[in-house]
Amino acid sequence: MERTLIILKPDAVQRGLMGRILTRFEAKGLKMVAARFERLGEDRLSQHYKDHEGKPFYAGLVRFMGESPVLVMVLEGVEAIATCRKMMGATFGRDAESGTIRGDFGISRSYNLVHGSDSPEAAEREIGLFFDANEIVEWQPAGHAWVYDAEDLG
Ligand code: IDP
Ligand code: MG
Repeated sequence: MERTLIILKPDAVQRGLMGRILTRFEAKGLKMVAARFERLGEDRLSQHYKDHEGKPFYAGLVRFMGESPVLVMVLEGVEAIATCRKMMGATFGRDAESGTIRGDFGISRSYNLVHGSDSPEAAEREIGLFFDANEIVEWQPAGHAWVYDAEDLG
């Protein structure tokens, strides 16, 4: 099982798309193990996006991400990191394939609705940045036995 940090960004919140995006992750079989609705401050955002510091879009990105509350969550599943990235689609909405979240709901470059960790190292760092270990909730969804078979679970 892997965990990934997902953020429904300010544009998703302001456009009333949280439910529709979350429905896709739920329907896929990803399990939510932590969530918080909050407005992110500059400190946390600069840590979260530290790899992008110095890039031309950095200042605008940090401003945008702090402009409105966001839904930050941890999703769990087999290969959750790559699975969520696939569901999100390419970075820019207008390049992203139809059928992906960004491809179906967005046309902008920076306003691309959703963040997802891009590697196991990033996931570990990002989850630790937003959640304490005691905020991660261990639970068994009732339908779990019909989401994965024994082979999926190794
Ligand atoms: P990702 O979100 O697909 O991992 P990254 O390259 O990590 O994409 O960029 C982080 C975020 O910065 C993007 O999701 C997007 O909101 C914004 N961004 C990236 N490149 C650009 C750009 O060239 N112009 C405007 N915004 C950008
Ligand atoms: Mg990224």
